[in-house]
Amino acid sequence: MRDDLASSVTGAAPSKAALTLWYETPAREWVEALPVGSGRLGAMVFGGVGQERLSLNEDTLWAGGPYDPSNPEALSALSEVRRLIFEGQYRQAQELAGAKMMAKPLWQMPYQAFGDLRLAFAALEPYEHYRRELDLDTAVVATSFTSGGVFYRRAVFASPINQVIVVRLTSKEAKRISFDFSLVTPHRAETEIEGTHTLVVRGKNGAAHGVGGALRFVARAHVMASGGSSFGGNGLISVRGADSATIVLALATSYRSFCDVSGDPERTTARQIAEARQKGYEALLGDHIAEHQRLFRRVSIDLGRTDAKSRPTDARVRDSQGTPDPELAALYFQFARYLLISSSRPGTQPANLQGLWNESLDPPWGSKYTININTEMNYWLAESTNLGECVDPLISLVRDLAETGARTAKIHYGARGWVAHHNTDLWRAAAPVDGSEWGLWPTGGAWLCLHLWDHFAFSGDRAFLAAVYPLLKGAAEFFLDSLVEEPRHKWLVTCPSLSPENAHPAGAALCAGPAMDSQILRDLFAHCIEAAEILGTDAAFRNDLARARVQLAPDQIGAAGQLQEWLDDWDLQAPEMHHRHVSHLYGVFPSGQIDVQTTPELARAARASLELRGDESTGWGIAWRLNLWARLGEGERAHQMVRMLLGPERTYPNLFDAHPPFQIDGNFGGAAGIAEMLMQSHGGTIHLLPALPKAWPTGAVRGLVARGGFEVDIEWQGGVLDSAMIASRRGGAAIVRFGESELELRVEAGDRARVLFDGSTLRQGG
Ligand code: FUC
Repeated sequence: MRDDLASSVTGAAPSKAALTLWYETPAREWVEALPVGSGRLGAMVFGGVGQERLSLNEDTLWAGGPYDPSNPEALSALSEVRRLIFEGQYRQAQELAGAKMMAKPLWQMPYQAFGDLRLAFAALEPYEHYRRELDLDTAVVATSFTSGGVFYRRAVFASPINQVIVVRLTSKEAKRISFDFSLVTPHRAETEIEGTHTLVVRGKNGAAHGVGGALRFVARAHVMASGGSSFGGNGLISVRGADSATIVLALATSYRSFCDVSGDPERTTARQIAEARQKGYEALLGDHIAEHQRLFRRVSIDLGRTDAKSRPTDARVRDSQGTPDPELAALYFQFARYLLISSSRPGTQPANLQGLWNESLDPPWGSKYTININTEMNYWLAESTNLGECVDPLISLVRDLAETGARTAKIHYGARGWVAHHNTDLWRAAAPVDGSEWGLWPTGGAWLCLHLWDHFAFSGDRAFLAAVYPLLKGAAEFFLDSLVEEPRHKWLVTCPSLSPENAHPAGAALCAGPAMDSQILRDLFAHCIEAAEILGTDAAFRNDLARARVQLAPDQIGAAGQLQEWLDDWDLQAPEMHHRHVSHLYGVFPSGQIDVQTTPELARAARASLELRGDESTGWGIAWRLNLWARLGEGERAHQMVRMLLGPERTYPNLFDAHPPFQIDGNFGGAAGIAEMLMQSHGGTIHLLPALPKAWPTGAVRGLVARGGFEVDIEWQGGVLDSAMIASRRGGAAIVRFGESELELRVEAGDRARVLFDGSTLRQGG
């Protein structure tokens, strides 16, 4: 059923130019290079002519090994820290918590570069007619040029089917392919040449923060040349006078899970190379493209056209602040979908702070999973842009955290269930890290649970809900045991906690009951109750949750009309008024607790908070604001955020988001925000074009997904809805809305309904 829905949605192949990033010169820096990824294997392709570099990644190559950072001393300080907080001695509480309650070691393990595949070519300079490009529709990076009158082309892709990176070298004339290639790695490793066609690097990962390296890794590169000769020596394989050549590259580590490093990368890579050789280049490419397009082509988008796309992508980013270029926003949207497909597939690690792509051993913030916004933002686009299966690795991460976080819950809080704080890593460390003013925030795991619920809400898959219910329940149990009554109103609050990473005017970040925590817990408890009802289980537990839920601290409106970030009305005295985090607006987005229709007063207060915070921020900070403005129905403000995000300050030449430095959350959050401008489905309605800006007067989007399992196509003209097609995967009722007009629909499973707008009302079409 899904397949025929998808094919009707996609129709004809999309225009290649609209889906291509392209450049007239090789990349000089890593943020100019173009990414490919199989979900697990990544490469940044520089497109050099005489010297080509592929910067490589494998998503389990992190520092360290299995470790448990729980701190047995933590629990003994808990009640004293709480007492200090409730007495207003925040600084003392923060110090004591910093000394006693934090993880050991205090920092987690970084994600690390694998190394480079380097190719060296003689006699290709000078060259002309240079072009390198990333075709989002085929997921192939190609570099082409002419040298000595001969046309050369190189293609690179990372196959999700065969789990190898493939480099194909061709020219228009026979016998022109001559080069040396090598693998270099910054880790402890040895290189061996096997025969005349294969290069093998074997190594070990390193230690970090006192946790020893426990992983072995293998890289195996094999060249298949047609014509010419190959030979190996001195760590190089050389090819001379071939008509064409294909390098297949396999990378693997011994990682099997956060507590098991007994994998056999030697065998895995040998098998992958043998299978790839047997398949041959054309079939490798064909299978790769088919699998990529199965996901990628589910959604198409047209926000209007100009001839800006005739210019190289870096020039468009440079000019984006002054020149209208709606197709750049569309390209950015599809690039984010491409990045998620390439960095997060069933069985791989979730997309980390840099997705999959990292050239450093010591990347910014460890290139880990920062779960006080960044990891969640990575997945905001997944369900609505029809990439539900890409959430799978995040669900597995939550499953792991429910195990490691159960120890942390018990050891640090004496509580049942499981907890995770503001960061985690490959080893699923769950205890608070970095410093109490950032790390002592117990709601990271609870926030991740929203993604489990949403996966059910979008798919309607009850078997999935039954499978993840124990994870939701464990997350909620932790809070039933660890919430405390604050003395003034007797509200139930988290304590100690903080409003991610913002300090309040009492000289600390540590506090009780920040607004975000109560909002997250309102969602978690509601979802847990609803899941238990659907599954017909846990009646007593449901009652416990319902009782606790009404006692959670409510959202409050402060003296400036703003939504209060903390229990106290501190917002206007906080040292960083324009802080990048807008945690207390979680209730507006990604949650739907606060909404213009259903809670207009709180929505006005949220708006006031957003104005106070200001629009200027880091990449992801702008992307969050974009989603918030979209939810508040402000198309012009949302579009302003899109424009700011696409400018050279926040977007590198290769379209990677600039925090700065590179952080992928802005790419994903930006695409999610564009989707929210065109369609929203929280609160039980399918809202068409809720935040359409004047800059996109005419356009179409196909294949977006709404909660309830609907696929939605929308066409609009002159800023007004023209028609929509609502297809149902599972059958069900929906209320469709455009402007003030609403229409109730029932669509059978596998069927679709056309919705038309006649200028004032919505009606069902034939
Ligand atoms: C949070 C943010 C920073 C950065 C880091 C990875 O700590 O506050 O801006 O994005 O995560």
